Amino acid sequence: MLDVVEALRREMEAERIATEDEVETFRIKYLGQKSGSITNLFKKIREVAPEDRRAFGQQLNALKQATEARLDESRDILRRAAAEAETQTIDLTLPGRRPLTGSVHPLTQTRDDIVRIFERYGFSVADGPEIEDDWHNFTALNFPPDHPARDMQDTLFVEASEGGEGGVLLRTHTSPVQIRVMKDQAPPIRVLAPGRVYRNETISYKSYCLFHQVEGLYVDEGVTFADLKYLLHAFAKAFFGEDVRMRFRPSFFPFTEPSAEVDIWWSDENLPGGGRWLEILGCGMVDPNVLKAVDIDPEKYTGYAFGMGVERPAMLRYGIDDIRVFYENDIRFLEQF
Ligand code: 2NM
Repeated sequence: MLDVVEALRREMEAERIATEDEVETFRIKYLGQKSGSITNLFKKIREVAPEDRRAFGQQLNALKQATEARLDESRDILRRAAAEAETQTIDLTLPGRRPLTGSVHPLTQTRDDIVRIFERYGFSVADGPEIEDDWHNFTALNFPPDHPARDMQDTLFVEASEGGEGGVLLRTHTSPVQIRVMKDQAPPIRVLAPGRVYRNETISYKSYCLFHQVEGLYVDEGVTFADLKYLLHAFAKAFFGEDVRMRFRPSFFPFTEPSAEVDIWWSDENLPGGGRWLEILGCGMVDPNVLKAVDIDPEKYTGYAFGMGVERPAMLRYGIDDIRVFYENDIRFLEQF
């Protein structure tokens, strides 16, 4: 019987244990409750001759302990190997991952830059509703009842109206903000109205159904067109550079008289004349009819006003050739700013 124990020990010592499953197979094979080889030998102690029992029992106990030690050792080795594998997947020399941070939309950056320049000249920011009524958007601004801008063709209506006046609409410019300010406050008034405006445009690379404007208004005693020219030249120098070339062209708006459009010279050696004139804003002296509509006495006060889009200067500044990308919120576009 001692030979049997000795043979079993050699077999046990020769086992290869390389996985968790093999640990368990090993345990069941030798120490399993029902028919582990060592367990079975313990059951046979009574068949051993009484004089040999003691030696047999000692041998068997020693084998059982050696087997348990083998089990513990195997589990230990596997545990350490697993822990090592885990730490090795962490490469401490890798650079850290940059957290994803948002950025300021290019239209917002451009709008803020425009606003900051005018703030240096004493303008403060006003805002108002994007859903307006016909009176604030058109009538108070001296648009005649049959003006084409009031047409469904050009304006997005929330509620249409019978024959031209009285509808509810998406504002087509930010001028109604200035109308509200002039109704609420007495001169001197010096405000900027930056914001979204809406037009019923055919959508293409150069026009969209919504865009952004910054408009400005200054009303006081003795305000002149010369004041307006000085301010806008100062703006153009600050925004486009000290050596900017600009020109005023006579124009027409219902709400200003006289009115002008302002162009800047855009140098580009790829163009035939080395560049071209680009319209950047409209302006003029506030029409006396507009002042009357908001109960400001046009005999006492004069004012100038101007308005510019934000998209065009943003496209020039960042070299963007399609206005629609501003509104698609494609992360590959946005993360460049
Ligand atoms: C422009 C051009 C010229 C303008 C006029 C007014 C108001 F409310 F005072 F009458 N706000 N903005 C104005 C004048 C806007 O945009 C091209």
